Amino acid sequence: MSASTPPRAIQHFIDGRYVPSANGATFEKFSPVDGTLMAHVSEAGEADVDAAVSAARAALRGPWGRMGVDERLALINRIADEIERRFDDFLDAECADTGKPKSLARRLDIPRGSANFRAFTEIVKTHHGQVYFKNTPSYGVLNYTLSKPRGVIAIIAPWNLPLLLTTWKLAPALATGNAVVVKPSEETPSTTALLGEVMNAVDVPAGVFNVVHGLGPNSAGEFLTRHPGVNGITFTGETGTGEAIMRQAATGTRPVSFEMGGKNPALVFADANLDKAIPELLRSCFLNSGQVCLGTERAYVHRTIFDEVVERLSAGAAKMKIAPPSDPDAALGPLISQGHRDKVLGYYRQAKAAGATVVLGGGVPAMEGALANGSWVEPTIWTGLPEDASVIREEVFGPCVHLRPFDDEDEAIQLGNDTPYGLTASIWTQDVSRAHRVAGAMDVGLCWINSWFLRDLRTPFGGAKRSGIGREGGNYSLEFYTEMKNVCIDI
Ligand code: NAD
Ligand code: 6OD
Repeated sequence: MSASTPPRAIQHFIDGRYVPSANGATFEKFSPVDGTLMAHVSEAGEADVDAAVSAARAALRGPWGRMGVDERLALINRIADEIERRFDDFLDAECADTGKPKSLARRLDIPRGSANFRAFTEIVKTHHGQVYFKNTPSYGVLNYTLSKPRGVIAIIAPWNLPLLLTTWKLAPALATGNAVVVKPSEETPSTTALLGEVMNAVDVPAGVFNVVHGLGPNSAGEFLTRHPGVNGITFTGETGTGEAIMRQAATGTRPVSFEMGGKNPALVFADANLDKAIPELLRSCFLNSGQVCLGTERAYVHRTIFDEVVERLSAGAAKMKIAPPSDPDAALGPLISQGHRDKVLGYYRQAKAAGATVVLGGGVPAMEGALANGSWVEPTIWTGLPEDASVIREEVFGPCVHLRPFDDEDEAIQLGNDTPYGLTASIWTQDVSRAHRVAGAMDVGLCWINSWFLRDLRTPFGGAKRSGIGREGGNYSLEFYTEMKNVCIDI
């Protein structure tokens, strides 16, 4: 995107067609790379949301609702084929919206966009219900389970991994036969909008997949999650937003599945293989400019190796190139918006005021020309803060980490768990017994040992404490997206 490219119009996708808002409302989307106006995006009012939910309900009564599972799964595999065929369109759209390096989106975001559909066709294909037989004096009773689609699913998505996180929910929702209305983040409307073209190209029936754009409160997000025609709400985003959506979902007692914020610790023990741990820690602290819910914002390191880890991590971070998406050597893109940059820089100031030693970064990098208008920040490493400092208690969601030494395993576990969040932890040790012991003690939904963000889509994914409600992934997704019924026969 450059200052000379005119802004595009991005519209809702309702009942198989791109449409503007009934009242003509739009909002503006700016480039995080250079601050230019990229798009005028339609902003859904209640009438647009109602049209999308009605289209989804109608689709459930039409050919989609009657389609056999084999035909449905074949169609879903064609969605994956079409995303792969349009790989470069998705790549360009995702990088323009987020500013992330193309090298990152090429290996993570876009491949996962299609992989999610392929994975859930396999998972649905091999899924089976439960059967119980119980003897009675006459002969016996047979019980078995049947699962039906839940109905209309609202998907509320964030901006950090837009295609990956939307399709992570869209794929199982469709594979189990639901119809959906997606509300992408206002910061990243483009790849979700493109999915409409994909659905039409492979002949997904109109109304099965709908997109409404807009903001959260008193806008598309709230109108959708309050809508009585929605049967289930799946959300990824901030914990505070999840709490608001939970209140909205209470009317009509709709089930929710929530993947929310994190303040994830890394525990680095004295026997860790640092040649492996340091590159992985660099990834977990700085990938996607720290805008990954699973990322490390607190690292606790055994005192005997503390100085070495601080030095090697800072040396690695200092080498990361801050550059726009098309630079093949870019390691760090801008933050998603000026608003988010203000928030992150606010935390950088609070860390200093609380007495942090700023080992690296702490400010805004000098960017040339139009890039100076983008939302760039420096990768930042702190030491020396007390555990009650705001940057240790609260999720910053930027390229920053605080390191603190510990003396023994109990202290490391206590420090790691001392947070209201419970999404992930990563443990670095070569002692197998310690690895299992510490993994068992961490109050989190996902624990990585000598690794980070290593995914098998069949496994349960989600957060403990204030990081989430429920699990998705594999059969856990199928549980959320279906309604299970028990059938009992007296034989
Ligand atoms: P956000 O909560 O601000 O927004 C997420 C979505 O919710 C957006 O589409 C937004 O428009 C919508 N929304 C906001 N208020 C709403 C309301 N009242 N009703 C309905 N919808 C509403 O989150 P974000 O800033 O887009 O994403 C960053 C956050 O997401 C971080 O906290 C991060 O940890 C979290 N996240 C969690 C996971 C996970 O798997 N646990 C994954 C990615 C991001
Ligand atoms: O890999 C996934 O399935 C997933 N939900 C990742 C979430 C990343 C958070 O930023």
